[in-house]
Amino acid sequence: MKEKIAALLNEVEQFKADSQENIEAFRIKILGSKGVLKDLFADFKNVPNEQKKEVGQLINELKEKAQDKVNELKNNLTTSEDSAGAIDLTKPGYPTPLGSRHPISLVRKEIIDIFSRIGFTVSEGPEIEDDWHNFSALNFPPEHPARDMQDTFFVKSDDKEMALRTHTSSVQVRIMENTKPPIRTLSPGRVYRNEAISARAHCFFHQVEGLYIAEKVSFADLKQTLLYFAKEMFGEKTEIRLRPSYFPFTEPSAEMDVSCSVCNSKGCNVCKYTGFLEILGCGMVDPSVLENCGIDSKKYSGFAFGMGVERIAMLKYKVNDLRLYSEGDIRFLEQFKSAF
Ligand code: 2NL
Repeated sequence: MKEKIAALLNEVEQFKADSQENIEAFRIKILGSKGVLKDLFADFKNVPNEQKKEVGQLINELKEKAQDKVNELKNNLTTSEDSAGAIDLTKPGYPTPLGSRHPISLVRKEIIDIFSRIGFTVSEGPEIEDDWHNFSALNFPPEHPARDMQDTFFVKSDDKEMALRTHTSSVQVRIMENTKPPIRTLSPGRVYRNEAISARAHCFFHQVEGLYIAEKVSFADLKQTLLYFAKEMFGEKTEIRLRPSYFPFTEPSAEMDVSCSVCNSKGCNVCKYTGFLEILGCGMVDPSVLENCGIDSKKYSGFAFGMGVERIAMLKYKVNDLRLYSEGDIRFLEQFKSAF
């Protein structure tokens, strides 16, 4: 029996294989359930007692060597296949993760789509503005607090005092200066305010302003246009409420609330138990603003409105902290998968 085991040990040591099939055949022959080792263990009971220890050790050695050999051959075979550059072209590819649109982009697009259906075009302009387009043309008196360093970022450009625009009305001033009415345009864009950053305030945000100038435009036109917008944006059942307000560039001026769709105006913590949510400011363009921009205020009148995109997105997506919009946290951004 010892010679038989020694011969098998030799066979195991010498064995070479160039394919998985050969290795597997070898494994079955030696280690399989009907293999050589099985027979050896079966014969073991016939070994004389004084030889049992020695023969037992030899059989175990054979088993370990055979197992090691199979593992070694298998490893060699897989690494040599890889290093030979064998690529399995039938394997499926790694998926490329799709990005998502930013909630500010989604809401801005939705606002633009709604107004473009009633004939509004989109106009854009510079973010660094001169005093005239950001303040003076819009009736801001010289001592107005918005002209203070505390409220507005001022920068020097070619030795000229410039401001980071505080609203996109500056774009609409440029449009009025260059276009003969009728004018029906939206100006979306980023605006800047010198404010301490918190959950409810940021040093920049996004606005969409609207401007409509033609003959005989009335406050009724303003109200019906904004009612149409509110219903498109927040649902057919939405009601609006206009409260008197003040802006330097409109007269009369108003703030608009929409009925709270969270509680159907019954009162909840989103609308602070008022049943309404403030979403924009609006008014009839002050005749002196029209004149500042070269438009005859006796012939033409118009309305204007402005809304904060962050605020509308907060209501729509229940976002409770303005800082989330600009931190770029992928866990926040991934929640806005959408059709467009
Ligand atoms: C708000 C309020 C408003 C306007 C913007 C405007 C523009 C021109 C003339 C007159 Cl060129 N008005 N825009 C009017 C009323 C309100 O914005 O709360 N925005 C976030």
